[in-house]
Amino acid sequence: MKKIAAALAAVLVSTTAVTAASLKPADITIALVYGIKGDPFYVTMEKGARAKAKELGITLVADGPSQWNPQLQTPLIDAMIAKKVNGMVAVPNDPTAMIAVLERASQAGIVLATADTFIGDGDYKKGTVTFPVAGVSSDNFAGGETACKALIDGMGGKGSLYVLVSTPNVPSDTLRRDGCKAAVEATKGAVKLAGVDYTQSNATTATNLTQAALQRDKTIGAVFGGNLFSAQGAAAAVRTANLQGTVKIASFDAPEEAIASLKDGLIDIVIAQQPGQIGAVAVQSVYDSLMGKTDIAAKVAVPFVTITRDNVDSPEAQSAIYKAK
Ligand code: T6T
Repeated sequence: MKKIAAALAAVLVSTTAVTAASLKPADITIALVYGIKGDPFYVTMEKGARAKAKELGITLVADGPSQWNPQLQTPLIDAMIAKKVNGMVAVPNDPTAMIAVLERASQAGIVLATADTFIGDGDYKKGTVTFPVAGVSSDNFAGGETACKALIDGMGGKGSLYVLVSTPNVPSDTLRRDGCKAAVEATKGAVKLAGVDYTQSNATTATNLTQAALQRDKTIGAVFGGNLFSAQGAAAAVRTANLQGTVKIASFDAPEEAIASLKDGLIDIVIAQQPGQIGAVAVQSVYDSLMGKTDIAAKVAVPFVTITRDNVDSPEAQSAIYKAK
């Protein structure tokens, strides 16, 4: 039995090697299944992925759900499996609920990488899920910590800080929240956490939650908007309450609107991720694996750019602003 299994394994290995070696760029299609349609973060990610696909001479197809919702995202991945794409870059809308469909993709022979956020514990070498070849994202913990340190400085090191992120379980969100909490804890009680709420990437929800928080706690001196829609909604609430400049705001994400609000003094710090680069690196990882490379980095952190009123006009900051279309 063991001999038969070994012989079968040898055949399988050699078949894979032949497939990898015989694939030409023009035969390769990689799917990008991003987080939410129309979100400038993913618009920019798709641009980076498309530019990389063009450079490699492969085809890229892209789609994503209209809301951040694993139930809406699952059939889109199934549709890519049915299209028989060779590889896939996915932004899983949930670290657990998206495992089954991504495993279906992997079992169908599709080479997979995750971008922005991840499935399982994100350790694709030795963790709970190991079938993706790579996970490419920002250092979300460091970004949350940097944003909240700046807010704490802006508050003169005292008062309370309110936190909004999109979900309570998606790693990109929880890591930002935890990075921010670490900055608050480092003040040893001088700054208090005024609460953490979840917006499900909905700006109206973020506005309503921020309005309620500002009404119940008059000591709030700053709001950490932990993703694009959370920050957008928080900024609208602070403006309506006439607290511009009094309540500091950090925006994790850099759409045009956040940059305009930074210049106006409504927002004080912007953490710009580099979604174009995240998409490009993820496509390259999938391509390399399809071409038979085995030394692919299983985890890649793409640096973020910190934008304030002091450096907003610098070329680095300007090129980090997300594209709306
Ligand atoms: O902040 C990004 C992304 O990193 C996060 O995972 C979900 O929200 C955004 O797309 C911004 O809306």
